[in-house]
Amino acid sequence: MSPINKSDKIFVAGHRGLVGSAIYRQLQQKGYTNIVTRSRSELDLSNQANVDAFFDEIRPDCVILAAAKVGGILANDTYPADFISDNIAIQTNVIRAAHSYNTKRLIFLGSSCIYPKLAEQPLREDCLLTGPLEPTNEWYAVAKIAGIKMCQAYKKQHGHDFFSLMPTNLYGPNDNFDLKTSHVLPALIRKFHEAKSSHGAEDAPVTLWGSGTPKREFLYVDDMADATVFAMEQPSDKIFDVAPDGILNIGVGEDIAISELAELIKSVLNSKSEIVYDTSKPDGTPRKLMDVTRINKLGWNAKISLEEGIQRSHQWFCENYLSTT
Ligand code: GFB
Repeated sequence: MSPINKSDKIFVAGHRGLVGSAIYRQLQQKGYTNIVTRSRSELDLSNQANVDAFFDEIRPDCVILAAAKVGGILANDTYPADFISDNIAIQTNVIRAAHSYNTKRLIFLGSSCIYPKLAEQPLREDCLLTGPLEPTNEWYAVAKIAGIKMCQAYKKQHGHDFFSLMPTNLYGPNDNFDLKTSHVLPALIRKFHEAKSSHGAEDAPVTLWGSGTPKREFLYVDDMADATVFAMEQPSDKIFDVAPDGILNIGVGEDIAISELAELIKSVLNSKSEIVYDTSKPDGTPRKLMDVTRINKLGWNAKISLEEGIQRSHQWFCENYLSTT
């Protein structure tokens, strides 16, 4: 039986972001009636006093911590101070308040970049802290590792039902399409879209960063939201039997080279652009494929194919992003 009732108060922290908004939609679809959200202007999660006052007033039964400062390889490499300090502040405030105000379950969302750069593939949850991190995103990774460790510590010291989900690279509606700060998949959708000629001339070339050889795994964000609500509904003993350290990887179990991803996006968008590489930009970690044995064992699998996800994301980009810029 699910430990969370349909009328329980569920606080989705970060409900306007890529993952938080998908989780919010999924909770609504599944009939949860008491979803609590706050925009950044209503509640600054990096301010401890504000977070405490909010928890004192609302006293959520369950918290899904999807609020974070996120970005692609260049944003991580350019703003290390923001990535480490904003994320540590947000997650520390929320996890401590969840402890102080007796939240019965907290789910912390991390990232696949927490694992060592050269760890054995696919990445198992127990390779955490077994080697050095990828330098372009170590600041963000260290913050996320601190969040995982805080959940483990509150579980160990206080018996709290706090655990962490590690999504692989996510994409979908509400993604960031800003070419300087985005991840690769939304960046390539935008680049191929904008390179298309509208008047019969040749499509312009599209420039990719790095060598195109790194491999990444991509999960459509609605699948991530489905996995999050699925995990939220599992009894605690089932979660901790499968994941004694309270970490569950969420992914599709397959990866693809960046050069192949570019070819796929090019074909979905029916583009004729030539692809060129700017090798002055970083490649980042060579490979980041998640081992998804644990979450599969609990009974969850990803459903949306990469091709379908790219189509949906491109449609969202055309209908929402282009109309607002
Ligand atoms: O998605 P991405 O920015 O992040 O880049 P990471 C993935 C790969 O795509 C890298 C290449 O090898 C990039 O060099 N790439 C090619 C591009 N063209 C582009 C482009 O136009 N834009 C971008 N952004 N990349 C991030 C971490 O790592 O992934 C975060 O920095 C987090 O901490 C996140 O873990 C999920 O997969 O390398």
